[in-house]
Amino acid sequence: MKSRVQGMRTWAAAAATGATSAFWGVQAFAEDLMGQPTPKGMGLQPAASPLKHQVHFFHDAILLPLITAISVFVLILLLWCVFRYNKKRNPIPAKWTHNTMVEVIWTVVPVLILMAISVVSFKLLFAYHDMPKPDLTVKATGYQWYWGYELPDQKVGEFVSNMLPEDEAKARNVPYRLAATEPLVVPVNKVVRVLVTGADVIHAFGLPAFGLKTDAVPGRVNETWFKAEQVGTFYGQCSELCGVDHAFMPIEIKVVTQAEFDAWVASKGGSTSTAAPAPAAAPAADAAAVPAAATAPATPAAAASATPAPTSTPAAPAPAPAAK
Ligand SMILES: [Cu+2]
Repeated sequence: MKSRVQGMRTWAAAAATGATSAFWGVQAFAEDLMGQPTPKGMGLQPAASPLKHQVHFFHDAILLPLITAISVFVLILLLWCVFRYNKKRNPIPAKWTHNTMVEVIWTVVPVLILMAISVVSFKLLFAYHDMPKPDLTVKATGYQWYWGYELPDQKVGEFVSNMLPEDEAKARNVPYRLAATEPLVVPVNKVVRVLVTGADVIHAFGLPAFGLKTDAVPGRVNETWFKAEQVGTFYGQCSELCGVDHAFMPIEIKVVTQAEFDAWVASKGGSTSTAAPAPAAAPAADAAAVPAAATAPATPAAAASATPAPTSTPAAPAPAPAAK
């Protein structure tokens, strides 16, 4: 099933890429960057999760060919009318105004097309809804203007993920305005459930390579999921206009091996041995988590009120208008 979808996706993507690059006259054969935008890239970002593969199939194999065929068909009809029925070629126009058969056709055919699209569309919607059994739960909270991540099962208290300042991003050779000070770290090939909420206004948790886009609404917890298919760094952004620094609250997800993930959790004062919360181990884990949990609320507050976020972000927006 997957290979068939991927196979169809490949030819559809190749056809679409060829058509679009021929149309725009640009060279679009360079390999797209994984997990981030490609300069002069034309299509969707490469897929790194099952949902995104289905999104590609829907867009490349269903919607794009349909849109193209309909546009070409309408263009041909227009040209036919212009050339065949102009005043010179058709001096005595017909007097009839209605044709029942034509009207039935142009009503029924679009309905059938929309129904065909809806079948594939609903399948995709259900795939987003039918999350496999999750291996890991992450809570992502949108703040004005940064993200907070928490791994409740691993007892990793909320930590703040700000945008990496421009000089640091350049020094590290990572994309400015996409890279974060503290990425979210998840293991590869594991189903990650993301609980998304907002602390102040509506934000949205969006990451193209995983096909994610879920609103972060205050007072409500939305759920989405992904399964990263390869290790690497993947970038996304807040995708709901949330205020003046909306463009400066990137999402960075680092996909690592299970061993590296365990080490990261340990470095955060958490524990991955969720299967065996032995009575002896539990208090220790709780004790370890308490400082993290206690400092976590303080960190966002500090970031919001005092310095880290405001100092880094207002410095950043200043050049933004000039850049745009
Ligand atoms: Cu936002």
